[in-house]
Amino acid sequence: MDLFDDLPVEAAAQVLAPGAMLLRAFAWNEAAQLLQATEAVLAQAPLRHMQTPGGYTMSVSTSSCGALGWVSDARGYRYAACDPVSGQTWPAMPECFLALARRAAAQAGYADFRPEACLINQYVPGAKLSLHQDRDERDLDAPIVSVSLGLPAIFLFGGTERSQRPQRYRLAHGDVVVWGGPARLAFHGVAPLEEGAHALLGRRRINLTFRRVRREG
Ligand code: MD6
Ligand code: FE
Repeated sequence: MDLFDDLPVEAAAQVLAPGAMLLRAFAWNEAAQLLQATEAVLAQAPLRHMQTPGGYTMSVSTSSCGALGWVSDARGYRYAACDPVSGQTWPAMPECFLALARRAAAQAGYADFRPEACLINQYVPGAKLSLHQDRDERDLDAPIVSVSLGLPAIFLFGGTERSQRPQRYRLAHGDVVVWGGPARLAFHGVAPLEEGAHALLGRRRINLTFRRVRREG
């Protein structure tokens, strides 16, 4: 008997909404390599707690790699070619990041994804991300690809109206969520991280989010 005979097919790829898919354990095999590459990026562009335009300090700590990085401060949210802390361009996107993001997007039905930015978020127990839409990108045709590493988190995924109550999904190490098309402007967030210890990451969750910012063509 095959060990996996009793696992439903849906366990591997779950449709969250039209255009949105949860690919469980999709990055499992590359996870250690992704973490090593993440540490190399963070050595150049350390994690920092950004300020929201409203004057709050984010509980999540953030960095970026790729041609553009996501920044938030009193002036608003935006993408910038330079890290405001160092004044230098962001570290290049590691090849293993790009390969995984492209493979996940293709698996979810988005061919030829060319991400320009990878946002790196670190959560420690208690850290959260309030419900929001990703709308700082000019290209809304490209999907968002989100990779979870380390401690599990409850991902909130709603509709394109804030009033729609979000569904809750537990995201574990190696899980990947892709949302685009009719789900591109879906509200999403992360519930306060529960206490725990992960074999590779300890008391942390790392999330990699890949975005295309500028329109192509
Ligand atoms: C996550 N991050 O950290 C998902 N979106 O699991 C986001 O959804 C996000 O951190 C827009 C801007 C910054 C973010
Ligand atoms: Fe987001």
